[in-house]
Amino acid sequence: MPKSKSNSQAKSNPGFKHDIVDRKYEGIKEKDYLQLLYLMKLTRSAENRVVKLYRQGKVVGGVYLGTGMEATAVGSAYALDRKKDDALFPLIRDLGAHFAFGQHPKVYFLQYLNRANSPTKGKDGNIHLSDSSKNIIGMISHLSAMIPPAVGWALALKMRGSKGVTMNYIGNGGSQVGDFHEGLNFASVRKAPFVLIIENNQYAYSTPNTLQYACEKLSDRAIAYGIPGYQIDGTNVLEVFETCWRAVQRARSGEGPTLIEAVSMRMRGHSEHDDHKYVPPHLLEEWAKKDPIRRYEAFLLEKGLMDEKSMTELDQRVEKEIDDAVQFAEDSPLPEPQTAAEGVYAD
Ligand SMILES: Cc1ncc(C[n+]2csc(CCOP(=O)(O)OP(=O)(O)O)c2C)c(N)n1
Repeated sequence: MPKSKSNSQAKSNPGFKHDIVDRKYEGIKEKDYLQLLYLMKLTRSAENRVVKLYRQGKVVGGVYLGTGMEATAVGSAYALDRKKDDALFPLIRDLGAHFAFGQHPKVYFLQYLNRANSPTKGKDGNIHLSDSSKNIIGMISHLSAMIPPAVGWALALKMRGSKGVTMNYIGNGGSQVGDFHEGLNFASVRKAPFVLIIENNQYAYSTPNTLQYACEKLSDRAIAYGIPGYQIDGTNVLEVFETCWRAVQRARSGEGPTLIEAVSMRMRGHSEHDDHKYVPPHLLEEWAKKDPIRRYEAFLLEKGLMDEKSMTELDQRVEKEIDDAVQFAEDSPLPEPQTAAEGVYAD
């Protein structure tokens, strides 16, 4: 039987209306153009594969995806530099940020398959994925509770004389919780090197934005903190990268935090157990036209940086990397039962 193809192998469409302006994007070098596509494809392909493993009964617990949001996750974290002491505090939809910050796909599969050699040693599934050896700090489930510690990390960097920057993410729903205000206010007062990305994907589980907040733009809240705030197209990886790159440079030079609201759509259910029926189909159809990967592919084809052949080769490379990563994880051991209580609490 032929191997089934993942979405990342969908035939690229040069006629796809991409609406990405071909101009000089600050911070972007020639090599970055292709790397951004590779990272978005790697993300989607990895997530599609986890769905298959879930349906095969190999994944315990929920599967959370960032389909439609890859440009936000990849473009933002790609603006960071771990060699400069930067740190990443991602959420469940930010697999692309893990990859853009240098995490290997095999770690993602080790985590979802609860293997003993995953960073959480098989004690936590899904994307509560932490890897402090890489300055990736796993999420706290209570939404927005992660913002104050992420700001604390940023402040610690500053107090130690480091030039490192901390990037953290929050959803449109999570932005309505009190810690959002406390964290961002503290970061602003102390000029912490902190960048907060609001991933506005229209829904918080089944609750639409009309029932979440009454202001026009969430980025306008930055005015109240005396910091810059930008609302950007979260499906345009170049716009996301450039805005985040500027925010990171600003933070690195001691000028303090930035709030960035990246607007996109969560194209799947909250988790794979959620059939998404509360989203009107026309909305999904409209957002499908802004698919971040297809848009960017069409842009690169038009710009002449890729052709159909190199696109196919890239898809094959991504699929091979995902195949190898899954194989590695499936060949890895499950934790021994007697280790269940080890490492659960700090020593
Ligand atoms: C303080 C808090 N309240 C409720 C929940 C349960 N919960 C988990 S995810 C979620 C929806 C989050 O929506 P949003 O912040 O917009 O992020 P998205 O899932 O859309 O990326 C809710 C309500 C939680 N984790 N924390």
